[in-house]
Amino acid sequence: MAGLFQKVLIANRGEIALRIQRACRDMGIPSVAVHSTADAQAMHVRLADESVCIGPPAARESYLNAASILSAAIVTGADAIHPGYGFLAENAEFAEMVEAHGLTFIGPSPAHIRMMGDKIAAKAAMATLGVPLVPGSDGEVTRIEQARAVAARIGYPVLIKAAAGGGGRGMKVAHDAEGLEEAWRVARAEARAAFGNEAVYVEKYLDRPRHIELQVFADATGNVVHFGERDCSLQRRHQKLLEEAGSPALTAEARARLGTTATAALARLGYRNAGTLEFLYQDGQFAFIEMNTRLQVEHPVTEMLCGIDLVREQIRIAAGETLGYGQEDIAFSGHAIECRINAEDPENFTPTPGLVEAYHAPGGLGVRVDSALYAGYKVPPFYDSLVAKLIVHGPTRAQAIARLARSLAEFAVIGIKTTLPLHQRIVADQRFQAGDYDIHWLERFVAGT
Ligand code: MV4
Repeated sequence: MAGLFQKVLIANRGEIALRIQRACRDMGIPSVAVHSTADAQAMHVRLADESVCIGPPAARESYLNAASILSAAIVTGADAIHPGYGFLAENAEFAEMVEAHGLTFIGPSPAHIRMMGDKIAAKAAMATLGVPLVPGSDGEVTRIEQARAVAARIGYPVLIKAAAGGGGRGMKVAHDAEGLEEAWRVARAEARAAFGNEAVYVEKYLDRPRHIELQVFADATGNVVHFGERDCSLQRRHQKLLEEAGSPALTAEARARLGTTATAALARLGYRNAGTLEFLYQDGQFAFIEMNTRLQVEHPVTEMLCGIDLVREQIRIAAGETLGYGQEDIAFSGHAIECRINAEDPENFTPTPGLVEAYHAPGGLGVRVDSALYAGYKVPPFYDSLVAKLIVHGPTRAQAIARLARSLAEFAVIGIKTTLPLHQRIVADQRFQAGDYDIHWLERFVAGT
């Protein structure tokens, strides 16, 4: 593959580092793994062509240490950096720093990363481009009187959200005019403490939406395609547990409408590389809430649905290649579901780092496991508790669910507690099987109510 990169440094760990390493190897591109001292025995390091220790266990001093990672790229002769998800993936300053040193950041432009990091700017851009939004304030709300006026116009309940937020932090509901000032003050204080930015905006609170996101891809020539939606409504405390592609709630007509609107908008924005638009979907209506400028944890369900390697596409586009196909060339086949297996107690979700004494992954047609686990591996206590993703595909949703139940039963992670038993309960549930759930369903299911 001449014209691509000489070498790619993978600025991440665990299953996603391995995922990116595999794409590089499939493309004939050498890659460099980085690791903290706590990850010297990690699978992404053991399977690497080359690896560099970038610092001590604390992420701030290793996987978030931009100077250390950039130095590792330079000394190993890498000419591109893939950030994976989390860590530095949506850090516009890091992307700028990479480019300033003559390397390629495998992702969107720093300007687009920065724009989407500000939820107010992201919403303003999408509104201009004809993407529907949740009714709310026109931009930032700096005074309580302004919040009152917006709430009076759109009606209660309303949500106060932090411009720098996302993932549910700095978000407060006001059910009525009496509760507005308190919600406004708390949201601003939380936003200032968490993000150093107290800017907030107001939205109508939707009481039972589904969380639906659309995977988009754009090349430098302005060709934009989408790879369909994912339903990510099954979350607990803003942590996704299970994702599906496509959504059991969407008709083909709704899916087509969403795709056409979103791709047209991103083309006009001049966006490049992978992106995900997040929507709330309620009563047959989509409303844009946020955009993610990274590869997402749940990207494999989209890959299984479309038969496309999204990491390969990211690398090709970053190297200046065109997509080379249009929307009409993308075929959606069957149904895919992912379970996130965490090293957590399935009863109370406390992390369970420790020694994996034995390990057996499921297999068979339509079954994929993305994991960096192995027997004898010690899950370190310093990082995210995601240790495996089980992804299944089937010709129909019912067949995908059957494969999922069977695969969960085969999956053995011995020595540490994981969330496997919780997934077995979810998949056996009649409401899940019917596809009849919204963003609140899982919290109630876990609480046993
Ligand atoms: C909302 C909402 C209801 N109405 N916005 C939570 C995280 C952030 N990404 C957006 N979030 C929400 N925004 C309006 N106008 C409900 C949520 C929400 C949620 C969204 C997606 C998935 C799970 C969720 C759990 C609680 C609240």
